[in-house]
Amino acid sequence: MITPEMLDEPQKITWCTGCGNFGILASLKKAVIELNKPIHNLVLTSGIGCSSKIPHYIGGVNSIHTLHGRPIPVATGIHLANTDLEVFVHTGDGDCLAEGLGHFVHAARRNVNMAVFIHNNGVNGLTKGQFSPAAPRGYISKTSPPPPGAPMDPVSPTAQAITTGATFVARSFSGDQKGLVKLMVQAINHKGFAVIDILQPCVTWNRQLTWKFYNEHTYSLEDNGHDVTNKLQALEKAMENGDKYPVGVFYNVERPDLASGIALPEKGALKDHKTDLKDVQKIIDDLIL
Ligand SMILES: Cc1ncc(C[n+]2csc(CCOP(=O)(O)OP(=O)(O)O)c2C)c(N)n1
Ligand code: SF4
Ligand SMILES: [Mg+2]
Repeated sequence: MITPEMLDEPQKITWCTGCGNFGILASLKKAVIELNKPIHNLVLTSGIGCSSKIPHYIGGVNSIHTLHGRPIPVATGIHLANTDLEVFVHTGDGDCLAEGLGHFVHAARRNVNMAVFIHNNGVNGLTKGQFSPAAPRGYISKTSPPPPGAPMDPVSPTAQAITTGATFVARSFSGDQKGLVKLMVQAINHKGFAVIDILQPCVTWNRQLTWKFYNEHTYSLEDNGHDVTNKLQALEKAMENGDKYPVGVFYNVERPDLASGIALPEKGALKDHKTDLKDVQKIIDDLIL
């Protein structure tokens, strides 16, 4: 059993007071406890950004703070090396939808068994508030001054995930911890590529997509009779561009994942392969020379 104390981490948290990342961290800790899996089998990767500092703030779980845009390929490698592990990724909207977008799309296409949690605050928070690929058209920032503000439509992580092959796609809000914990547990337990687009206020740089805004501009898919197995309906909801953002599960289906389908047909995960250490030494020697 995992206890809250096991997840404590003495690192000083450097997020701004009031940042939406706090709600995501608290939800992640609750989800990890609720998952009730051996803690040594949990692996977290992150990219670069305020959001991607999360591995430093949760104890007990194996974690790697990787490179900008690269937490998904690192997670894919870990998963294929040892399919017993539960792998999940924390990434920012800049990290995942700008430099990391190619990895995101292809991991969805391959239905790699992992959960991806996107901290979507509409900005590159760590680098001081430039508009991110998820910022709505017209969003005003230092790099998108008026007129016209951000001059193009955003990348929709939910629509991208659904069209490219993800098998669990949801949206949540960092202010709704109860809802987020439930979705995180579902996403990690899902066998295949699972994505949660988490609406996350950045109190320092984003004065438009605020706590108040999201509290007033979200509605529940569950309460509106949405069919999570209908791809076209899911896509329609993901692309909805009205006054309110739908939250909850958009899409949830089963399809063979990468490890069971294509990459490891007979030999199982890499950890089960017999490796001659002399061959490994030769590779190291070649790299050193
Ligand atoms: C290869 C590389 N390119 C660019 C950067 C600069 N950089 C650091 S964080 C960041 C964007 C972070 O935005 P996001 O992923 O949305 O995270 P947030 O800070 O908003 O949580 C960028 C462009 C970098 N560190 N490395
Ligand atoms: S800059 Fe924004 S995203 Fe980064 S810690 Fe501060 S409030 Fe959070
Ligand atoms: Mg961001």
